[in-house]
Amino acid sequence: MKKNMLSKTLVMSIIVLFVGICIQPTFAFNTNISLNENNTSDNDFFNKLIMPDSFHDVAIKNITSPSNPRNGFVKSKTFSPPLPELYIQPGTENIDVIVENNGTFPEFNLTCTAQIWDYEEHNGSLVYEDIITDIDLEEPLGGTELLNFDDFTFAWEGVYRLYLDLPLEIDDFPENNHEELIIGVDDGEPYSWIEEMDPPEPDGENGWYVSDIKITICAEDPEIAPGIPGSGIHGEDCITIIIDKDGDDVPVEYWAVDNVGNEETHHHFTVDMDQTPPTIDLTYEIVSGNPIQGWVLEFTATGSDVTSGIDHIEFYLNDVLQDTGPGPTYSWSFKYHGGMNIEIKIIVYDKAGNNATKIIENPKPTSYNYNNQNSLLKSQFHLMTNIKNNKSSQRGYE
Ligand SMILES: [Ca+2]
Ligand SMILES: [Ca+2]
Ligand SMILES: [Ca+2]
Ligand SMILES: [Ca+2]
Repeated sequence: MKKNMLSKTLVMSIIVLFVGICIQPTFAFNTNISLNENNTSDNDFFNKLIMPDSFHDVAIKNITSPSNPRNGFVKSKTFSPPLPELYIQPGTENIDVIVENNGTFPEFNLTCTAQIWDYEEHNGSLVYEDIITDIDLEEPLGGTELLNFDDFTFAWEGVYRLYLDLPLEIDDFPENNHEELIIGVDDGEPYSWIEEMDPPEPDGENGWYVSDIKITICAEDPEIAPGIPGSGIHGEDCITIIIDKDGDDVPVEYWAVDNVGNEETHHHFTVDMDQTPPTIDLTYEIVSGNPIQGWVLEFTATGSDVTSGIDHIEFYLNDVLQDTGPGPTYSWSFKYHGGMNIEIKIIVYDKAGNNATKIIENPKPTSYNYNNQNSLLKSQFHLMTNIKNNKSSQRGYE
């Protein structure tokens, strides 16, 4: 209906512009309009077009309520019952309509009828009718009037047809004197689910994730009647979220909302995520020994981890595992005779499986207070001195 009205308005504009210049019987300005001489109604129409200065035309301009800013009108009337052009939740709605005088005369004492038909039953049944009389559209060429019909309570989910009629016997364009709006009343909650989780299972130890989790959540809205879709998911049908924050029991909550505002019960779950390696605090000292039997070096590693906590600590000598102990603090000692290159490696693991490594090449125990820690000779000398003085609180540096 609207389309027809539009094309006619357009057609009239063209005629007004070009009348007197090139009116020909074969003037093909619109394939919908035939200038067949045997068709009297089309000839009438043509006559009206070339005399646009005086014609009668009132119209249903717009249905302003019910409306829903979340879902626009989608014209699709090829199905029976027609697919809804507008979705709302159950409830009471204003029935508001703007009527318009497109013609060149004032029009008085018009009557407009609003009806609502329920499609639940076969062929529908009339569930509402309200009539407004004495409508004056005094202003020609675009004057409008807002009609407030009685409210109607859409109590049940289903498909309804709002039909409006503004008859005018002398109307030159009666096609636009009625309008209909197919309304879907959606009372059903949508539902959502986790379509994909990557990684699908915790990829760390002890149920911890050690990398970002990509979660794809999809949602669907059930039909409101057989073959009639619901109002649909508000926004995307599927979304992807990334969880990349460390935490124990990181809460994840998701839910779907449809285009009329029905909201499903929220889904909750938690994930344990730890992507951060622990830190190592390392000290070493000479605990006993002498130059002949060698020195006993004791390494003490303390791991710290804010999320999953320390699991265990490993000590390596020249890449060979020597000892494993629980966290957060564990000590390992060995006898050092000097004169050989050694590498001490400490690996601290958190409970998620992240680890941190510290390597000490040729440990050079020295006094904590000693100023020149870069000097191997002086450090060793100092070490000997301290041992001789029977001090046992030597501390190394990393
Ligand atoms: Ca009309
Ligand atoms: Ca729904
Ligand atoms: Ca947990
Ligand atoms: Ca950690």
